[in-house]
Amino acid sequence: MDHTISHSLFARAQELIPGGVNSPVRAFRAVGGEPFFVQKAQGSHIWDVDGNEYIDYVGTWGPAILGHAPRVVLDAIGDTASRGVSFGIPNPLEVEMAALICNWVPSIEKVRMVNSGTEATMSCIRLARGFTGRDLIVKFDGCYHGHADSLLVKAGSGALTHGEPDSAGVPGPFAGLTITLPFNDPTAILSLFMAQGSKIAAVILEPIPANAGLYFPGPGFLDLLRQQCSEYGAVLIFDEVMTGFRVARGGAQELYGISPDLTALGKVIGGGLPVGAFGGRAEIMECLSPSGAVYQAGTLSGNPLAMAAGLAQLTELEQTQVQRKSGWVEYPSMKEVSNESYSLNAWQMLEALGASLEQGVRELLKGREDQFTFHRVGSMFCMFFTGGPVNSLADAQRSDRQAFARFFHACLDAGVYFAPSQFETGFISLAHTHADIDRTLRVMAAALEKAC
Ligand code: KE4
Repeated sequence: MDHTISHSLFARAQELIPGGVNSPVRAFRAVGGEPFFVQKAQGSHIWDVDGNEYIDYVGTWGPAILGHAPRVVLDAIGDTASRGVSFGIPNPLEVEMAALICNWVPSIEKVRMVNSGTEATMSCIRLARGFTGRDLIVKFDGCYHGHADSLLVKAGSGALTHGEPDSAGVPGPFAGLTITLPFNDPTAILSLFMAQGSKIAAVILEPIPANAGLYFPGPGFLDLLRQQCSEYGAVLIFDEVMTGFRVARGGAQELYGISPDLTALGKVIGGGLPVGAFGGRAEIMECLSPSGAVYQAGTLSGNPLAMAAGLAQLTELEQTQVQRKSGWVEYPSMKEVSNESYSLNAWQMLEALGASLEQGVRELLKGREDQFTFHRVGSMFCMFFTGGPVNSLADAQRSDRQAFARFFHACLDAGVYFAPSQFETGFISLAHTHADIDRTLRVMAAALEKAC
């Protein structure tokens, strides 16, 4: 593939922007080589400035759940922008978005909009400390919650692959207020709460960690966190910036039936525009200024464009019904072939697409289970270049990153774009087709031959 224009853009970008990127993971440092520059994105495909076309499984890191540039979102942005782009004054769309979030996520009784996932989790932490009057925060190795100081301690995502699990610039005494435990380790939870439970302001986690690759809470792990937080009066925070509205209409908390005290949201709710949100129990949220003493603010919070884009996207998700004619086998693992017409909602369709990809990948990996571990939940997936089980950051870090890098580039050169790091998660959108998936599987097969 020719990358002449991307190459010259990247050279110029590096003169002006640290590392040539506005977010580290985009720099391809984890896989080598140089990033390409996007010219256009539509549906499940992206085109770079040199005219190369890719099937996209990054989906701008989650927001593009309908695919890129969905008509409903474009129309909502254009229509709203014609009446003004930003007001800094309450607007009706903020009320509509708040109502939708509270309706879809029952644990959220009150919600506040912000402009990124980082702002959402950072605000949750401050709010939990203000509500409890305590200082200690508990997080888990490999979970990434954005780049707020309190949370950039043994983080995941880009922080993992840049050799800075504990970022420079975070004062020791400050980092010392964050305790990091191994994920899926009930003993560590129990002993910490026994020793310091009365000092813990909050426990924050990705209920389904997806920033060290993708892995899952073990049986009872989330229940134990819920029970310990309730017993000791600590605030349980689910960071659903990635999983919210994606793994289920009500997020991971719906899948696992656990009600956190606070939830952080982002990505999907902005339709691709800058957005975040945090919400939860009214008695906690009421501690926020101007009702309470915990200050939190934002010039563009609840701005009309992001609200309109997010509402259009979420409404489209809610209204999606994909009709299927009789005899259609939705995905190979489907047992019976339906003998009458039926319809699938958005999350069932995402599950069908995900299951179709998984079915094909497991075929590819047959007999090589000692070298690879494939994880999926709905439209989120990850292939670890290590045998399983993978239930924690330590397990994930056994992966062969060099082999992953070779695989990544072999796929990229063949027109399939996966996240440029072993420690990220792939995303399928409603715009992906079974033809996309069939082609992806063929490319993966060839890439595995080359890479391993
Ligand atoms: P932002 O501040 O990047 O909007 O959100 C931070 C964040 C918080 N919580 C979770 C669970 C997240 O996954 C993220 C951001 N995700 C990364 C991808 N692993 C964003 C990509 C990037 O950093 O460029």
